Amino acid sequence: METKMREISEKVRSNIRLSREDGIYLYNCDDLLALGKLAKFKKIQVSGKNVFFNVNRHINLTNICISKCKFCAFGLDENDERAYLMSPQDAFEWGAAAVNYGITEFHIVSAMHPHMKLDYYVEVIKRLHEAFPDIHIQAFTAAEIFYFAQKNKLSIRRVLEILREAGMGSIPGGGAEIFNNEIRRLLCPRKATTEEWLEVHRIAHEMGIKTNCTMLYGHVESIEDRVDHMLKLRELQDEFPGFQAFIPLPFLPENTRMSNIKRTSAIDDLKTIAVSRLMLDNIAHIKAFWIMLELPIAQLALYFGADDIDGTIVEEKIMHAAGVATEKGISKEEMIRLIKDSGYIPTERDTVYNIIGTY
Ligand code: V47
Repeated sequence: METKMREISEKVRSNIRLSREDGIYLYNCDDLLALGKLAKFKKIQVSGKNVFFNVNRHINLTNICISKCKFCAFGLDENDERAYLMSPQDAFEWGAAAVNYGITEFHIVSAMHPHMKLDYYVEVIKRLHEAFPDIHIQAFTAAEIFYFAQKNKLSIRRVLEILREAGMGSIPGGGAEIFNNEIRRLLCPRKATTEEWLEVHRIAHEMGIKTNCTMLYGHVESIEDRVDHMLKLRELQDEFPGFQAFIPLPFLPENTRMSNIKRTSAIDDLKTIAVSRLMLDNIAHIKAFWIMLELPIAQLALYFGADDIDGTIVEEKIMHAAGVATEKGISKEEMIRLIKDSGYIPTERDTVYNIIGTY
């Protein structure tokens, strides 16, 4: 083992925080197995032999979006023949249809719709919450919440208060992309900036609302950008804790305006999981989002620091628009088998990581 790797390993084993330089070194080192072993050590320290999953339904209210992010294959103009917008009744029926599968979460993500007012989103949440008060509603990315605030001339805090009153329980991690405003200007100029995204999560955490965080990688960003992204999350979490899980999202190029870029390699995906586990020492869970990583890599990620494999999702749309080859959902039994086969304890959780059962 190289001296630097040994040094970093010592730091991790003595609970000493890793530096930016350490993060960059780990990304560039080619001792993949040493990196994995270290990240797995940290994972076991934080969550033992448990690997978490939940049973949820994704509800994507609309694909009509003014944001036009270059990496997105999902958003469309309103006059596109493939465009759709669910009415609150449609959304209710879509959610209700999954209740018999034993779901514990509705995961609702929409888009930056040109016309819909906050009342519409409130109505969607209210109806689901009133009918199914025990099912947690995780809804709207910080980018959407920032947009709702602008469009409705309300403060971020007020938007969060209104959504929480309606039944929103927590916020998913999307819209973070990469925290480099120059790249954001190129890829998603109409979306919340780095500071605006972080501000939404800061306010949510202050209000006691749990959130997740993501990073979109494998497009035009550098290794330094990735490590800096993690450091910004770590800094916010130190000051205003509230992030539950970090989910690295590899860029899927198909059907996007950046389809010339090649999909990340398995090595890059595993390194990103491992480096995030080691750098984000104050975020408990690292999620291998199997829908994007595909099941074999998600399974391997459990040896590289991941302790969560997301949900048995009944139909996912955003990643499938970008050409992902995985099934749109897998059964709970399959999820359990996959985790067991990796030598871990399948642990069903609710959205805020209360344990529902182990198998
Ligand atoms: O913000 C869009 C990403 C995100 C592509 O919080 C793409 O538990 C790759 O954030 N290739 C939305 N990624 C999804 C998301 C998420 C997913 C699962 C769990 C959680 C959670 C959050 O998807 C967007 C964007 O970063 N995205 N297009 C693409 N072509």
